[in-house]
Amino acid sequence: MSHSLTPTQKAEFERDGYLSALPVFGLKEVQELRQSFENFEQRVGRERSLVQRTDLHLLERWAWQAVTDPRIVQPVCSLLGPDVLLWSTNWFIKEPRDGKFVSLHQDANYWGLLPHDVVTAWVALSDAGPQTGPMQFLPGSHRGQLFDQTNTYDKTNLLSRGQTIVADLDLSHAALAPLKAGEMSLHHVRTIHGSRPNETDDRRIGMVLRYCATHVRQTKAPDTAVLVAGSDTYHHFELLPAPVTDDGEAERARHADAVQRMGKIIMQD
Ligand SMILES: O=C(O)CCC(=O)C(=O)O
Repeated sequence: MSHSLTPTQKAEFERDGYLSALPVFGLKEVQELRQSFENFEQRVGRERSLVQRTDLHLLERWAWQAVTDPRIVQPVCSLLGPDVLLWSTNWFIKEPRDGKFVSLHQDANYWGLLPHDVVTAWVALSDAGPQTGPMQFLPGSHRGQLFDQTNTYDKTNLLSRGQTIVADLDLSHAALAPLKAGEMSLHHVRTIHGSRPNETDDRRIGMVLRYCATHVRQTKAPDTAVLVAGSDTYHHFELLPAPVTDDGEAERARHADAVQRMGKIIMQD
C-alpha cells in the first residue's frame, strides 16, 4: 500500500511549509509506542532520559521501527525525493500544566544543514489538541527570509537555547496544528513555528523526527545519520546501523557518540 502524499497535499506543503494532520498509527499502536517510551523513561530515570532520549532510534528497536515506518518515511519521500536520511530523533514533551512553551523560531537558523531540503515529522504519541499547546505555524514563512534569532536561555522554553526570532512578526495568519494521538504534521526546516503551554492534565508527547535528502551537508561538524530510503551516493554523513540489542553495549557507544555530536552542533552558533 502506498503512503505517498497526493499532488494536492504536496502543493499544500509547498505553499504553506507544513502539512497537518496525517494519520500514521492506530490507537493500539500509539498506546504501545507511548508505553515503550515511558518504560524507557522509567528505566533510565526522568533526569537521564532528557539527554538519552535524543536519537533513541540508535538504542531501542521499537524506536528504530517507528522512525523507519513507511507510513512516516513515504510521505517524507514525497517531499524530499527517493533518497532520504533520518538526521535525528527528538522529543518535545510538555508535562501537564508545566508552563513550558516553544518560542517562534526557524530550525534552519541553527541546524547547520544545507541546502534546506529538510523536513520534520512531528508525531503525536498523546493527544495534542488545542489546549495542549500544539504546534503553531506561520504559513508560507518557509518561502521568506531567515530571521535573526536571539538566545534567551529561558528555563520555561523547551528549546535548547531559547532561540527566538527578534522581528515583530505578523501573526494574524498563524495556524494551530492540533493532532490526535497517532497523527503527524510535516514541516519545512525554514517554516516559522512555536507552541504555547499545555493547559491539560495529560502529557503532550511529540516524537519529532528530522529527515533530509542525501545531498544535504552538515556545515558545522562531522555528523551522523541513518539511511531510511533509497541509497546514499553522497556520503556526507557517517551512516549508523539499526540497534540489534536494546540498550546493548555497542548500541550505547554509538548512541552516546551521536548524542554528543548533536549537542555540540545544536549549541554552536
Ligand atoms: O513541540 C513543539 O512544541 C515544538 C517542536 C519544534 O520546535 C520542532 O519540531 O522543530
